[in-house]
Amino acid sequence: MKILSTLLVIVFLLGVFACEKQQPPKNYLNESQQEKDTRMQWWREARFGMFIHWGLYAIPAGEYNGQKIKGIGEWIMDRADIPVEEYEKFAARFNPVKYDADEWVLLAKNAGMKYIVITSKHHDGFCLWDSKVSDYDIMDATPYKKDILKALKEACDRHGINLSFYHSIMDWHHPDAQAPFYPHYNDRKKSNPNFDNYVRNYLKPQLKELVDQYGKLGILWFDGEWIGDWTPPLGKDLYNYVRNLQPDIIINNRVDKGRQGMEGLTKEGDFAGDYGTPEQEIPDTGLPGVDWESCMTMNDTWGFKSFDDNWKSTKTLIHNLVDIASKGGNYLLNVGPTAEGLIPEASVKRLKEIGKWMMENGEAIYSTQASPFRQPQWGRFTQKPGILYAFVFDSPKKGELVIEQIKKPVKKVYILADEKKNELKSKSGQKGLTISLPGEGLDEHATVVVVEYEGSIDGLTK
Ligand code: FHN
Repeated sequence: MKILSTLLVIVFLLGVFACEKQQPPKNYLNESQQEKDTRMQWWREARFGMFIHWGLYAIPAGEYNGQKIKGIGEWIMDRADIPVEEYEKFAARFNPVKYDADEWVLLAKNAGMKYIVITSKHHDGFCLWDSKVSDYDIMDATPYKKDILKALKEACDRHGINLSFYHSIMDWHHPDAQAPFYPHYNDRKKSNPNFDNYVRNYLKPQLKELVDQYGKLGILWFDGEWIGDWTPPLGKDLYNYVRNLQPDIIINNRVDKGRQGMEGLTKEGDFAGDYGTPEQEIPDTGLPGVDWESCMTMNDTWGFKSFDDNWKSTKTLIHNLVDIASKGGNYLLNVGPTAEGLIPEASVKRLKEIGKWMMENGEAIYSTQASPFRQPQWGRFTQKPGILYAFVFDSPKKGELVIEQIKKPVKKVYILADEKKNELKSKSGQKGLTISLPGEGLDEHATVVVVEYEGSIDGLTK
């Protein structure tokens, strides 16, 4: 009798399992705003992430056959017109013995970054993980033979950082994606008659490997969607495909065809993607109700170039972060590691300086909302309920800072970096809130003045 009842339970459970497995894929494009808000919350609060462009292109590092290429280093295969069989030879030289995933993750964490987006596969088609559908990967084609992404995911889990993958739809290596039908690697008009095979039997299986094998991911950051073979239906299908694999994952707007060039925001119409992706630029104003992330380099290249020393100053990088947060966006700041696996010293130096500033001022960036006011000449604003953060880029003459929109008395004014929160003298009136700043101890990059108030911010402006 006992055996029979056990068998019945097993048959029942198998039936349940079989039904679940046959569930039709869910259409996440109809997701409610509330479901999206819940899914996006960590990302909206994070405000700041690290972009990592790393791959075979770090070996030539911007130079091929004695010629220094113009433009971005990860495009050397295209810019130097390197034949696939020539470019593949870089794989045998890719041996990043100095790669230390914990070092990279702690550098990001200590800079105040909350997530990392790394290129699992860039346009050149080379895979930084052990793919079962390709030998053009770190495990089969290089002397290194270790799973870069696995090490990074484990380090991210150890240090509480959200790992995400950048994945290029455009693939200059796979014969059904590009060659031999494209005269040039980046041809937007040509079409490959076997492209459907690339999508079904390569692109999707690789994404399944990435989403299934590395635990909970933050974002699937698509790119290379501009090619003629990629269509809105394919984009919407891929969005749902990835969401069905990991329902809470966030997917950028480059999965579909709605991105408007480098401005990056999604044009009007029915396009998939959870947020806009301005590239190397920051929108002029905040965009209420729109999620967006500006991705930017520290010098002029995403992938490592040995001779690109046009580094932005730490002040510029911090001002970019503040400007973006004041408009309600995220800042995805790039590093391009060397072929040995080292993040360039100039990047490390800036990230450490940013981290020092974030230690004292991160409260005014994380989990804030966009400025309630037009940006002042002297800086920017962010806000939380009952708190206005004023970022002072340029110290005012005579040390008097005026927030012209605030006419009514406030509760308390102090400098965020002042552990004692010593109250600053302030006076409100029709001219605005005049705050007397101390003559010294202001931050060389940006001083954050905290204005605490009762009621609503609008109530202070009349
Ligand atoms: O072509 C890529 C480029 O190499 C880089 O990855 C940037 C970063 O977002 N995206 C594309 C250019 O828009």
